[in-house]
Amino acid sequence: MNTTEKFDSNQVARVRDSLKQLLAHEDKDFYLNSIADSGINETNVNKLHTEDIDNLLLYLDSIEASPEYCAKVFAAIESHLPDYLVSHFANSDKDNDGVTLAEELRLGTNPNVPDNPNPYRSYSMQRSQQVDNGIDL
Ligand SMILES: [Ca+2]
Repeated sequence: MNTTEKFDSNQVARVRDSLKQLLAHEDKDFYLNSIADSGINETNVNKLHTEDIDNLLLYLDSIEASPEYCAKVFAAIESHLPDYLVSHFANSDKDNDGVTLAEELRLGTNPNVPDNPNPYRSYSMQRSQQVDNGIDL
């Protein structure tokens, strides 16, 4: 019965708003088509599961996608995803450094490279230096 994960709906709304500002509507098809090799395309983007998001994250890692590229891919598919999937990718931590994908994109750090030893040590400094990276999830 429990097929969805618990999530913070305020966070999901914030992530959606931020993603919508990242990408012009006319660019969405380009970014959606760019991940066709991951198995996600316009015919199935409305029916994705957490495994598909995990596979997409692995795919983005395999092509060494930049944080900006990852954010734009999610901006392209955001409107097709139910809330729990937005929460799933926003809270994912592929590099296991304790910093979620949403936080990494906000900080401008690479979500595929662990920020060791203490990712929070210079949080405020990093943040002030990254004010113009255009990503504010
Ligand atoms: Ca991380």
